[in-house]
This record gives sequence, C-alpha cells and structure tokens, in this order.
Amino acid sequence: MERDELLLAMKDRMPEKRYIHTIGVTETAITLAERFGSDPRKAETAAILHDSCKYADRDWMKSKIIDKEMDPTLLKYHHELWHAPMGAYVAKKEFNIDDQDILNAICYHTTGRKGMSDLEKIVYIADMIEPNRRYPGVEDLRAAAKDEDLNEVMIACIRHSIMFLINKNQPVFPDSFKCYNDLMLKRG
Ligand code: DGI
Ligand code: FE
Ligand code: FE
Ligand code: FE
Repeated sequence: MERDELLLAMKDRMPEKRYIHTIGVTETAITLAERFGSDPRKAETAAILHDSCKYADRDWMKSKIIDKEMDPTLLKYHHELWHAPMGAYVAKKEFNIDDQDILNAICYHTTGRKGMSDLEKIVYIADMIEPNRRYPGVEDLRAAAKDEDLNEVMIACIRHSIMFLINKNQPVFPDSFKCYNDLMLKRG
C-alpha cells in the first residue's frame, strides 16, 4: 500500500486529533531519518501505522496478546501499552508489512527496549516531539533532538518518559529501564 492509502486507512480508525498526530509523527520521522541516515520510506510506513490500535477494543487486544504469545508481562501493566505490539500485529496481518525493522519500530514505540535500531529510535522520538504534541518539557526535547548523536536524543526522550511515569506514581515497564540503561552504558 502507498502512503495515501495507508493514511486513509488510519483516518477510519481514529479521531481527527489522533490522525493529525499521526501525520505529525510521519513528517517528523521522515525528517529525522534523513538527518540520521536511516531509510525515510521505512520511517514513513512505521510512523503512519504506529497508533493504528490506539482505539482498539481492550478485550480483543488482551486475547490476541495471549493467543499470539506476545510478552505476557504486558498484561500486568497499563492497557495503554498494548496498542504498540498490537499495532505491529495489525501492520503485518492487515497491511502486509513484512519488514521486521518497521514492525519493531511500531512494536516498541511506547516503551522502547534494549538494543533499539536507528529506525526504532527515530519513531520513538518522532512520537514524542511531533509538532502537535503539547506537554511540559516538550520544547526541551525538541531542542535536545537537534543533537547530532541519535543515542543522546533517545536518552533525553526515554529519560523524560520514565521520570514522567515516576512523578505520576505509575509503574514503569521493564523494557523502558532496559532501554535507558543500555543507552547509558553505550554512551561515548
Ligand atoms: O500513543 P501515543 O499517545 O502517541 O504515545 P505512546 O504510544 O508513547 O503512549 C504514551 C502513553 O503510554 C502515555 O499515556 C504513558 C503510557 N506509558 C508509556 N510507558 C508506560 C506507560 N504507562 C505505564 N503505566 N507504564 C509504562 O511503562
Ligand atoms: Fe502510541
Ligand atoms: Fe511515545
Ligand atoms: Fe503516537
């Protein structure tokens, strides 16, 4: 499927505001991919599809996570986390995406993980800083995203996510800590 066809399919699955976010993530991911020497076409596809399950039925997602033997830890954490791996599932099943890097970028766009590829980092970052996002600290992250080291940008973003959850008294999914530690240990 081409860009416009995928976008149209997303339009049917989400409210206007989320669709505008999707377009923002797509444009931002393409720009980041060009800057960091990653494939802009892959970034585009992953970004368009990243939130396809944001409004999917919770019971349906739960049963698929069990049936398809996805990480069972997901079910112990907030259901907000489920739309990411389910987005990867839908990208493969409904939109015939078979590029594993694109599927991983969708799968880990909410939590991050240890050993992320450049494409995974780009989609994670684009999701946080796209122009329609409004939250305290977003301007600092947009400034941090100008760094020439993709790992440094990713550290700023995962740090913000973890601190945000801790300040809200929420549990943090283990992959997020593993992501943070992995990047900190690799720091040059
Ligand atoms: O889908 P988006 O809103 O574009 O962004 P996202 O996929 O990054 O989801 C963000 C939401 O997920 C946000 O409300 C915080 C929540 N979240 C992310 N990681 C964790 C988490 N919630 C809990 N409880 N634990 C996490 O580790
Ligand atoms: Fe999301
Ligand atoms: Fe995110
Ligand atoms: Fe998103």
